[in-house]
Amino acid sequence: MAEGNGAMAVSAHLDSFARDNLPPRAQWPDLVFTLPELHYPERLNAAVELLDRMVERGHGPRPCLLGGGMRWSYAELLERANRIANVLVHDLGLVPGNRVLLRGYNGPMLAACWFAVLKAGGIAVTTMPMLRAGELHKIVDKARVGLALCDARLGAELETCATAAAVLERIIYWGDTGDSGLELLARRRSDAPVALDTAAEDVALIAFTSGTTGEPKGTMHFHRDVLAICDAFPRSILKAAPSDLFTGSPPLAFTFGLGGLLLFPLRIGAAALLLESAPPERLLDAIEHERASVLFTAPTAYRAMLAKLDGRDLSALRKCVSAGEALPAATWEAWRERTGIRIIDGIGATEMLHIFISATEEEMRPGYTGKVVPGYEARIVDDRMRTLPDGTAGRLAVRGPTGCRYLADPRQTQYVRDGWNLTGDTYVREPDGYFRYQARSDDMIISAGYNIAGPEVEEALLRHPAVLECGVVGAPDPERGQIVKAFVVLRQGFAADPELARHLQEHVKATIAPYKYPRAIEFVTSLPKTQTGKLQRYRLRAMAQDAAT
Ligand code: 3UK
Repeated sequence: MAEGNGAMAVSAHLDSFARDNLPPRAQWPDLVFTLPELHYPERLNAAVELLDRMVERGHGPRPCLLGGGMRWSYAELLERANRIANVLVHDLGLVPGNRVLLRGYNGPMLAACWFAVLKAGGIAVTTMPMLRAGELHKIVDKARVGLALCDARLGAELETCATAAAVLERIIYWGDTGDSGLELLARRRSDAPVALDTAAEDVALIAFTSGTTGEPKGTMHFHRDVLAICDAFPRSILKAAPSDLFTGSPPLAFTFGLGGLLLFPLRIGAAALLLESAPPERLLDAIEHERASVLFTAPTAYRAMLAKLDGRDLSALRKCVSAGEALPAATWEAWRERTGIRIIDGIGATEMLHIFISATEEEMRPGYTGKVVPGYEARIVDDRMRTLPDGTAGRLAVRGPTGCRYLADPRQTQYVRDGWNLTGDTYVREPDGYFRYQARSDDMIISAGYNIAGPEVEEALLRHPAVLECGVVGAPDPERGQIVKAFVVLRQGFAADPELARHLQEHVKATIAPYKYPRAIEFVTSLPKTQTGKLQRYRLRAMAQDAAT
């Protein structure tokens, strides 16, 4: 057992790798459990709470997961999860604490595998479908993964990874008709309940994040954390109902998607439509034809859908959540005008597992992320962790029932200081408790001594009818140190010429303080994005750098 992790003594994990690689307790964030609903027993298996308990309470016959041509009730999902858990234990020799890599498109089978791993006391390491062998290799190495469950259609990159990564010994495929396919193994095994008696602080999942740059970091989350996120944002802000059908775009490998599309609906007995891929048209189809009522997606997707709303019937849609990037007021307003729905913005992070600042529809204020979610605390601090006065931009520090614990990573002490999680974002807190996003702390542009937040300029540009998407960064400049440079994707029907560029500059000057206007504008056909849909400003900075030299 690792030094300083004394409370882990009751762990159900026989493989102590995750526990041994937690940061020392002194480097953990403070965990605060202020709300009674965020108190959990010491023994807790999140999958059992989300599945077995729901069936016990009578949800068995109710619709649970839809997608990939399947429609599973709660009872059916539980049965699948138990069978796969039995396969993991009896056919594949899973030892509690072993990491299991999951690779698949969003769909009921991926979800069943996720629950099976947790039920058996394994640790789920879900990976994005788009990852290639090299990226998978890093994850497999870091998390020491010996076993993978994989959608047969996504096997190639994982096979390549396994050839190079000796630790990955076994890959089992679903959607594979052969006699070693997961479905066949599962049918042969019993559906006897599997419910390993895990400790609330046993690691349940390792979610990898590379942010928008850099080496991947594994964030470790406990069984308790899985329930805590269900009982925080969804309960006090989202307030969905058991009759809701959730859908959206983020992969289940991204904790935004894991929570929004799987954990949150199941916690309340609702259903989820899991889409293998979710371009804007597919999301609109899901709302129009499958009557999805709660939508989780990113700001870019709201903008892309706005351009395709004509003739669409969105009457089923009740609630919209946006996260991953700042939601510009212009997008929020346009969405409300067209659909009548006030988007719920919310900032979350892989390190925090899910959303910790947000607001209900009624309380949402465009251009602001919201207020601290009940159960969490947030403050704005300077470089020495001193609280800054309201109205002053500084570093966002948060704490709550969940928090950052990197898997064996020296960056732990950058993210967590004095018990607070530093998300890397610059924010302003207003006296009435609303938080306004400024920029990633390392994305602030400093031009001729002025601090300029790229997203604010982006927001101004987005208010111009010609602009579909844009990214604003600092470009090197001999006189000003940096100048504001905008990369702009135009809407159909607008010509990328110097006249329009001048037009856009004037538009920004007329919208926000003139010194913030983009002195350089480059028209592009697309912007570099991460697999979670975030703008990669560091790549724009490199493009700006190249163009300047
Ligand atoms: C940025 C936002 C402004 C911010 C995530 C909801 O995005 C998620 O996790 P990541 O680890 O990135 C975290 C960073 O993304 N961000 C996220 N949401 C917002 N900035 N407004 C927002 N609403 O820089 C943050 O530090 O990829 C989001 C739930 C779970 C998540 N993992």
